[in-house]
Amino acid sequence: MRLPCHLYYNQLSSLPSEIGSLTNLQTLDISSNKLSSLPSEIRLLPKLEKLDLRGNPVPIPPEILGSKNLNEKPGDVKEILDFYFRVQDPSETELFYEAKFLIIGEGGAGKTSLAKKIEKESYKLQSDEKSTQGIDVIQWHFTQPNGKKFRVNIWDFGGQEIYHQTHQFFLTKRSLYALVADTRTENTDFYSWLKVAELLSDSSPVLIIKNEKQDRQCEVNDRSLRAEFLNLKEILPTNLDTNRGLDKIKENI
Ligand SMILES: Nc1nc2c(ncn2[C@@H]2O[C@H](COP(=O)(O)OP(=O)(O)OP(=O)(O)O)[C@@H](O)[C@H]2O)c(=O)[nH]1
Ligand SMILES: [Mg+2]
Repeated sequence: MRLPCHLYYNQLSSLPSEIGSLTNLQTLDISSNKLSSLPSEIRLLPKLEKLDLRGNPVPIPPEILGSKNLNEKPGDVKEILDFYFRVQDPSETELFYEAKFLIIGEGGAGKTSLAKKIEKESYKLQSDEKSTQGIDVIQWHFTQPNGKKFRVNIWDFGGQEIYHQTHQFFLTKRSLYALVADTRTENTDFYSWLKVAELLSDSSPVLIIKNEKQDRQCEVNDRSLRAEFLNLKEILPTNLDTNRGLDKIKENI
């Protein structure tokens, strides 16, 4: 007998540990709730083959949770649970040499362009780059001086959407942040962005990336920002069109 459990579109903020007793459970659809954590007992369900956690503030990237379109299948159960419980255990995270790098800033500042340039320097900027919907996650791999591979999960936020509260759940602790500012429009309120990042990330390190489109420079009041935000590490200028400054950004990351 198939045993599905549909709890989608509720206000659940936690799952009881007793869930571990539902040994015949095959499908658990708990999408669009308020879960930010999972009990370890969820790993004891031997028959669970479908787990839908999309639309919850759980710290699992969308690429693992599954397509944003809830009509499509969610991600692989094993991958979801492995990711979640691996990240919960700092000793294991170290072993995997992974980091989370979040790119924030106003719409059109150049966040997606930066993510793609970091992934691949030869990426050609697209004048019709689509505005990011929600969050895109891409991976950047590099080899460390000790020969071990390192993986950076780059979280590229839609500038328009970051104001939505649900997305702010994704601003996690123990991560690296880049605040991208378009020097041409000068529409970035550095203070507010840094404040949000400081509060929600528990003072994770932040880089400011001044994207000098067409080499239009602008001065950032770095003395007062640095005095106020001790987690502000560097202010780095770049022109993503010509790759000026890109190496330095990667070095700092
Ligand atoms: N000329 C020039 N254009 C750039 C540069 N950086 C980004 N752009 C262009 O500016 C537009 C917006 O860049 P995106 O990278 O999509 O900006 P975004 O911050 O991801 O925007 P949202 O996803 O809407 O938040 C795109 O058409 C890019 O090609 C640059 O350094 N020079
Ligand atoms: Mg974008």
